[in-house]
Amino acid sequence: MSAAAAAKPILYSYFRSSCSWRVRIALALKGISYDLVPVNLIKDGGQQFSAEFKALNPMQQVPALKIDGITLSQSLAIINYLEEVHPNPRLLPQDPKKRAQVRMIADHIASGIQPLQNLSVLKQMGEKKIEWAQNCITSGFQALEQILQHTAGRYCVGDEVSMADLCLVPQVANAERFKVDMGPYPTITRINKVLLELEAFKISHPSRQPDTPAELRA
Ligand SMILES: N[C@@H](CCC(=O)N[C@@H](CS)C(=O)NCC(=O)O)C(=O)O
Repeated sequence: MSAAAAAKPILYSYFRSSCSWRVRIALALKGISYDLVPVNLIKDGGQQFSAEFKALNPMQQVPALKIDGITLSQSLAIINYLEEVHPNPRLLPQDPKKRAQVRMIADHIASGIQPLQNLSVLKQMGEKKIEWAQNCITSGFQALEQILQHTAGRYCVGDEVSMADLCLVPQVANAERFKVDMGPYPTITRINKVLLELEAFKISHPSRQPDTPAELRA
């Protein structure tokens, strides 16, 4: 094994970042130990804008993962790499139709909801930022609730935890932070609750990170 492959992965993460949380869940589920380097998205105008971090991820967003001699950004690309290199437990079902549904739901959240309510967008919304975030999440969740009524078992797609679930739980946390009324989304709420009972989701939770401020610590 080369030195790069033997080194512990390093995750650049922010406790509250939903995209970082997706990756933390994947690492926890797959039992991959890693070092965490906090990147505070607020402090000093945002540490993601430092020259040092920009060299790691020119997009100036978390997460980024140094692993096996390469540096990856984009949470779903990272999770897909982990899936290929550490296939157990699998996060994509074997059945092609279920696999497609998992990807559909992951993309629905990762492309259709989260980017619209990301920090950089909200900064431009000024006083309207809460209302904007609520609207983006609400329209995304209205559609997702309908989709899940066809795909869900215990989790988003059937009864196996999948990449879709890794996207769902952090997005629900964002919804709660922006005080979205979750009443109209019973399926999303039920699945989120069941997932939050799993150890991998608990230890990766924003309230239990090295950079979680004392007042938000569980
Ligand atoms: N598509 C990217 C999105 C990454 C992203 O939006 N990260 C947010 C935190 S969840 C961020 O770093 N925002 C910093 C900013 O907007 O300045 C992914 O899935 O990793």
